[in-house]
Amino acid sequence: MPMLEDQLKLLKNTFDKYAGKDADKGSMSKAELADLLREEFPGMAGDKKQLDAFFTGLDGDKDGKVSFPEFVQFAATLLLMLMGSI
Ligand SMILES: [Ca+2]
Repeated sequence: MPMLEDQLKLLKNTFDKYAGKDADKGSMSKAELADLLREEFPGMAGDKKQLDAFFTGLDGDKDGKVSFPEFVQFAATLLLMLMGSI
């Protein structure tokens, strides 16, 4: 499988892994996002206030959950931050 396709599928699988923890499998709740941060980014796991701010930033349409498109935007932003572009 081409590497980029592989990476994109990994991104979707990661989203599905955490979004699938409650009844609403198509989006991520704040609790699911907290799980993702704790498990995938142990160094970034902050307090509740930081989580609230982070969740609000991700939830672009303000419907109280993080969809896959919103998550992809987060991943792209994170990548740019890691590359030092923003
Ligand atoms: Ca949303």
